[in-house]
Amino acid sequence: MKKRALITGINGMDGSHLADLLLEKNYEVFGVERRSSTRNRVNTLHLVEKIEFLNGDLTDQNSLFRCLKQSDPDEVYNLAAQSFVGESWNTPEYTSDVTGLGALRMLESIREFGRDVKYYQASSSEMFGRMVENPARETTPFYPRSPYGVSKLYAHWITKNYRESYGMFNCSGILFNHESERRGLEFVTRKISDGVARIHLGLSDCITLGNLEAKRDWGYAPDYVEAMWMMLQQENPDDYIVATGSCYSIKDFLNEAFSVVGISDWSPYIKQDPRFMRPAEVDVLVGDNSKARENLGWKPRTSFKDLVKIMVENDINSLK
Ligand code: NAP
Ligand code: G4F
Repeated sequence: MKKRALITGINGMDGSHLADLLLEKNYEVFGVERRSSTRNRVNTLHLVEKIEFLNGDLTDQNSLFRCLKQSDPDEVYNLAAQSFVGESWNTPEYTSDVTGLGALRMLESIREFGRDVKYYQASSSEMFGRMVENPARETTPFYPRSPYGVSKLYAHWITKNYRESYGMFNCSGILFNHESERRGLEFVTRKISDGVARIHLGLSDCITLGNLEAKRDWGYAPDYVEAMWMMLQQENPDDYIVATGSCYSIKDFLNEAFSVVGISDWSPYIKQDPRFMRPAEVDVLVGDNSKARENLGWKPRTSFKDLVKIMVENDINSLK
């Protein structure tokens, strides 16, 4: 019998890559999307005939319960969130509702549903915020620096609490930044890859950014969704850091991205604007992936250089 998976956030970057992976593994895939006036299936157009889309919203528990009844899943991947850190200062209450309480609603729905369902929660390295240990490990204390990070921390702890309270098979993947050609345009990596492609094609003459000094541990999303799946295939539920272990600054990203189009001095093309600075910045994030390597047999396969190249070349081709 085919395994059945329910994915929230199906139209997002990770949701679409995870659906690709689970279809390769012969799963029946159900994707939860929220209602919008115009459908946002840029990342999932190729999946329309292959998966079943269900209507549901993380702010509406009954809708989640109905999605469970309609899909009867073996595995639930809760990837939906208000996922943009910068936006979380503009909409802190909404972010807490979707990103924090949304996880609680899904867990309560699973409990109410009453069948054995394995649950994956999309936790985030933003929970480490002002890192008190470098690189961060699963045992490192959290110090979130944004309403988004605080909301993710609530979701992380409620996932763990339901595992301990009710014996549910709940895993949290504490994923460090991961990117792909399907990344939203507001995130810094895609903003840069799109901007570089436009400059290369003569469609634009600059990219306007915020803090160029911040450092992130950037991996490739298709590698990371594999770790999500691996967590749910273990005998016992647990939490894992998923990271590359290396970090680079925004300036490093600019160097790599402009070098793809043969530009070595990018300074004339970059403007900075305080609008893109954050009230509280996370200066550096880097993770220790030893536990995932040892227990799951997972490792990142795509280098930083290749990741940047994939993104820039994809944007050049789409804009052409
Ligand atoms: P993403 O591209 O922003 O996708 C998020 C998805 O959530 C979108 O499809 C969005 O729907 C959906 N969504 C938002 N609010 C919703 C609601 N109220 N009800 C139902 N769906 C809703 O994010 P991603 O980069 O793929 O990340 C996936 C998950 O991992 C997120 O939870 C994110 O916070 C977390 N995470 C990401 C990273 C990373 O570096 N990418 C690292 C750690 C953790 P629309 O398409 O309708 O907007
Ligand atoms: O690309 P970002 O917006 O990603 P951020 O804030 O690290 O969050 C992403 O990764 C988290 C995991 O650590 C996820 F949980 C979260 O959902 C999301 O996927 O910003 C990265 C860095 C920041 O330091 C930001 O200040 O880039 C800096 N930055 C500089 N200029 C900019 C810009 N960020 C954005 N979005 N836009 C800019 O113009």
